[in-house]
Amino acid sequence: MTTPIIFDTDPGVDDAQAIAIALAHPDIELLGLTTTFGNVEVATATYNALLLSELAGQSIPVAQGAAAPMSKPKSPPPAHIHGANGLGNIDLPPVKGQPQPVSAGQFIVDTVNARPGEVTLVAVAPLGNLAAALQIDPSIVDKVKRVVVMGGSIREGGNVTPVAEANLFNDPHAGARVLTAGWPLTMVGLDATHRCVLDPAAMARIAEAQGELGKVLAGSYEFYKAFYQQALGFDGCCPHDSCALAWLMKPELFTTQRGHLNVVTEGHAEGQTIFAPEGRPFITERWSTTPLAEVCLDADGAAVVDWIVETLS
Ligand SMILES: [Ca+2]
Repeated sequence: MTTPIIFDTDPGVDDAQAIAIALAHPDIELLGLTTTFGNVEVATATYNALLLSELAGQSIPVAQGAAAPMSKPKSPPPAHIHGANGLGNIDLPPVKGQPQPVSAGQFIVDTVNARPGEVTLVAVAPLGNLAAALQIDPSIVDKVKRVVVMGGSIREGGNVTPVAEANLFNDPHAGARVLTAGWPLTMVGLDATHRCVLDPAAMARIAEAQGELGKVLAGSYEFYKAFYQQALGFDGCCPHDSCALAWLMKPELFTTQRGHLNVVTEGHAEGQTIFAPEGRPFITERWSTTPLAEVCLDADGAAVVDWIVETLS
């Protein structure tokens, strides 16, 4: 049985790896790519989304969305991590395709309403597009099959602040709406993604098997890896965004717990995700009033990376 998804993305080196998986996996039906600011400006994200699917020889609808956060000022894109072009500053060809004539939020609403109960939203970027879709049509809460978010961190600490993961930090107000909307939701955050390291041998196998797309994956990986080497001192990178798809297709590789999520929207801890496990009493109930969600607290990193390499080679 195939799994129809919309992939919400800000490509981005690790986004590109995940898009390759969504394009390649025989059991994933990629209904569309929706783009947002984040790792890059939104126009660059849209170009990269079109390019990656064209390099794979596929024509996938791309709908452009959020150019900035809902409320806070936008930070400049992290060009030192993903490159100014989002793909490690390697030379890229022009694209043939055009984005859809509707916004990302409208595309999500239309697609979910066309196939109620079937579509999974996989979001691996700041969450403005999903927040916009909720604003346009709140009834999609009951019509999506599931929402899988790569973002947040419970016990692992943050990656852009001591407590915040980048996607939630970049738009905490949108994140708060999406993580507490009450739809079936799984959060795949740094607690899981930091267990996974895509090493150079794994990338070599992927590059060899992926043709023209493989050249872009391998070239952008070299740039991204240099950042990991400098910042964290290991030879490889965390394939954050691919982990959301790994959870969707291979949930048995992850340890999850149900509970209530809250997102801090202001102040020093902005973008922090707070998790109150189901049934656990705290001094007041204030952290346990949001709808239940599922949160990944650990992953079998080696098995996840094996799955990524198998899917792409
Ligand atoms: Ca991303």
